[in-house]
Amino acid sequence: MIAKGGDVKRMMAELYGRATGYGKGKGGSMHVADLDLGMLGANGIVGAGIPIATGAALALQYLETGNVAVVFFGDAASNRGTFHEAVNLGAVWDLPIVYVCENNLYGVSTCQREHMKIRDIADRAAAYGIAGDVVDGNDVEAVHEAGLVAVQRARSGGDPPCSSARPGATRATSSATPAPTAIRPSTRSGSARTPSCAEPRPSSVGGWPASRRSIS
Ligand SMILES: Cc1ncc(C[n+]2csc(CCOP(=O)(O)OP(=O)(O)O)c2C)c(N)n1
Ligand SMILES: [Mg+2]
Repeated sequence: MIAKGGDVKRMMAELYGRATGYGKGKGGSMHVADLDLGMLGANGIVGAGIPIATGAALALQYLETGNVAVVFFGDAASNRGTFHEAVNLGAVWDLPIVYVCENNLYGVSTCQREHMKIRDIADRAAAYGIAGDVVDGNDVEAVHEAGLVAVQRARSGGDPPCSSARPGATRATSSATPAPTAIRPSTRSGSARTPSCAEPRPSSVGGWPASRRSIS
């Protein structure tokens, strides 16, 4: 939102419940939005923004604006039906949208390896016949380049909805929850030798492939 030119003073005012905030202090951190900037806002319901953005992309396509919708969500959100239904529609309707998963390897305090059997969320794109790219989320230039490619692809209308995902960030969702970090061995099973969240999930069913297609 800051990158789009959002007013940080209005954002802070919203966080503190002030009338000068983006939502007159009634929305709080979860619902900072600025329609003039094209920001539809965040959502307190995990995965709920994905179909909303898909609807926005349908409007953009209908109005022939040439604009592209971009929606950000977490790894755990990609387990929700809202993700699968929305991405499927985005794909079959060739909508101008980029689905971006910010994979921090956690859903609150649950390791990704415990809530799904694949490693790269972008692998889910194949189920809907769209491109799925992985980029290093800690490499700002790589993210920028991948974003440009994905937006261009979405705008061209050819193979539009691109699911871009990346394991990399190491913070769990909630600082209030006793979550292990990705660099510390998980203690959830009570064993100090339990692999950390950052380690690939061993699987006999083809999950966690050793390598996959990269944007670069
Ligand atoms: C439908 C729904 N279920 C549960 C929650 C509680 N909740 C808040 S954040 C979160 C985990 C989200 O994980 P992820 O999608 O990976 O996003 P992250 O916070 O890691 O960026 C959950 C389960 C919620 N807000 N909405
Ligand atoms: Mg997450």
